[in-house]
This record gives sequence, structure tokens and C-alpha cells, in this order.
Amino acid sequence: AKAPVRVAVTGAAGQIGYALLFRIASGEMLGKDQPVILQMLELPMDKAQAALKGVMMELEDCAFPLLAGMIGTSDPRVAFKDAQQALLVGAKPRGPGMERKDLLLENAKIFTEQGKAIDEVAARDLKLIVVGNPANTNALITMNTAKSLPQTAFTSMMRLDHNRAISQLATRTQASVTDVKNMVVWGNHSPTMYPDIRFATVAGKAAPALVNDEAWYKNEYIPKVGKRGAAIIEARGLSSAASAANAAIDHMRDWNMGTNGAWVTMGVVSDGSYGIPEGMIYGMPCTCSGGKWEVVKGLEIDAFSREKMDFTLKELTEERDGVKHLFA
Ligand code: NAX
Repeated sequence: AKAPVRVAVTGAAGQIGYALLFRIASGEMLGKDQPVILQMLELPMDKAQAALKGVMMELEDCAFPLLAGMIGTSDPRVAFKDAQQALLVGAKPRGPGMERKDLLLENAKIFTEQGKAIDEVAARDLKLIVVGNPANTNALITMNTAKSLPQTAFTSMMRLDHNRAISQLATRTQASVTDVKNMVVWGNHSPTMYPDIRFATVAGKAAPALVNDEAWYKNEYIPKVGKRGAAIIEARGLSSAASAANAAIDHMRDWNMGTNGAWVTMGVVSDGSYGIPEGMIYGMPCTCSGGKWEVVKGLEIDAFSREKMDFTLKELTEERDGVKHLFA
């Protein structure tokens, strides 16, 4: 039997946590033969810790054969101890009257603290995804705080945007989602993201030619994918949870198990490719194999794409400038 892998999950008692933990414990993320130890972090407040206890009781009640152990804690040093996988979901939500800048700084505190703990205690082969918003910038802070680990260990979640982009294109072309290949969503996980279908194929045919409607692409498709999160809140009265958890599972499973050449979008540290400054965490097309991600290189960037990619980069640069005093 395989040795168990320690998986740290923060914000474990939140709504994404509730949709995520059971799937990790059932083997959907690391495989049906891979035992896991869940190391769950929540705020120290009584209410959060009680809710976490409840989630742990339910995990127990599932009698998952692969769940080799559980830890519930409010101490990041306990949660990240020897973790080889980390899903950073917990974050401070935007409160009433709160400015974007305040939200950035509140979250920066959380991710600086957790980054330090990760630096000290996490496994050296850690794979980490930040889900909590602003995800790209929180990942940037964590990466720059946990300096003893390779920068490639730190990613942010763009996969929900990627999956939304695939689904909307499949609907439009009356195809199955599995027919859609080579989707890319560039940039920030925010409405400035750029879903780029120029390289996409649907059942082997070039997507732009198949769609053959630039106005639809630019005026409907791009904003629809970018504002899908807000549309879910509007409809459900709550933000995306099951689809977000699903995307986090997809991201980590593909990173660990490989994509067999298929493209997936991940928020990863830039090496300067595509005119994105080195060190930024930016949504890029990636393939994964042997437990490593690699950016798809050599794609042509046309004028429209350049403008879109620079616009979302500008937002990320502003976010970075608001927090860089914390690590620079
Ligand atoms: P919830 O508010 O339901 O849950 C968050 C949980 O995190 C709470 O239980 C809270 O007590 C806990 N928490 C807060 N600060 C913490 C800290 N410092 N340490 C440990 N736990 C902490 O939010 P939920 O709907 O689960 O969403 C979580 C995050 O995901 C939010 O920031 C949200 O904006 C973000 N999202 C990111 C997405 C993406 O594509 N990257 C999509 C979905 C989602 O909106």
C-alpha cells in the first residue's frame, strides 16, 4: 500500500471546503489507491472551530477507506506540517463598505502568516493552489513569503474560469465539453480575465471558424465567462462553491497525474513568456507531466489579445503594488 499524503486545506468549514474535502477523501484528487491525511485549518473563533468539528464528524461518518487521518486546527504550523499538497481556500470576504484595497491588505495578512508557516514546516515537494480571493495576488504573497520553496510550487486557481470557458463554447457549438481542446484563459481570476478561443478546437475543427461570429465572441462570450461568478451569486444568493471545489480538484489532479498533452489553465509564476513580467502569477496555458506543470510556449499573440492580456496584467500589477511592501 502507498504511504498517505498529507493534504492541507484552509477555510475547511466554509462552503467550498464542504464541497471539497469529501472528494479529496474519496480519492478523486490523488487517485483511488492513494491514502490521504487531511490537515484542516480554520479560524480560532468558537463558531468556526465548532463547524470544523462538524465537518470532521461527517468525514468520519463516510468511513472513507482512503482517509488515513484527520487534523483540525487553528494553527497554520500544524495544518501545513509536512504537507505535500495544500489548498488555500480560506480568505476574508469583502465586507459592506470595504474598499478593494482594504480587502487586499486584509488577505495579505492571512497569506503572509500562512506563507511563513509553509516556509518552515511544509514538505519540500509541496504543490499549492490558492483559491481564496484575490487568488493570483494571494498566491504571489505566499510564494514570496515562503522563499525556501521553489516558485513553481505556488499556483492560483484559474481552472473554474477555464471550465466555464469550455462549457460556454461547447453550448454555442452544440458540442460536448470533451470535444473542446486547447482552451486558454489568460491573466487574473477577475472579470478582466481573457478567455482566448483562437487555439481552441471543437471535435478537431478550429473554434473561431466554427463560431464565425466575432461580435458574439467579443461582446457576449468574453464578458459572460468573466462575469459568471457574479451571475452565480445573483442566481443562488451565494458564491460558486461546488463548481469551485470541482475546479480545485481538476487543477490538483491534473498537476499530480498529468494531462497527457492536454492544455489546462493554471495561475503560475511567469518566466517572462508572452510579455508577462517575470515573477507575476498569471493565468497561462499549461500541460502537466511527471508532477510538474509547464507553460505552452510559442503561441502567437495578435493585437486584440495583446490589449486584453495587458489589461488584465495591469490589474494584477496594481494588486501587487498594493501589497509588495510586505515582502519586497
Ligand atoms: P466561505 O466564507 O464559505 O468560507 C471561507 C472559510 O474560510 C470560512 O469558514 C472562514 O472561517 C475561513 N477562513 C477565513 N480566514 C481564514 C484563515 N485566516 N485561516 C483559515 N480559515 C480561514 O467562502 P467560500 O465560498 O468557501 O470561498 C472561499 C474563497 O474562495 C473566497 O475568497 C472566494 O472569493 C474564493 N473563490 C475563488 C474562486 C476562484 O476561481 N479562484 C471561485 C470561487 C470562490 O469565489
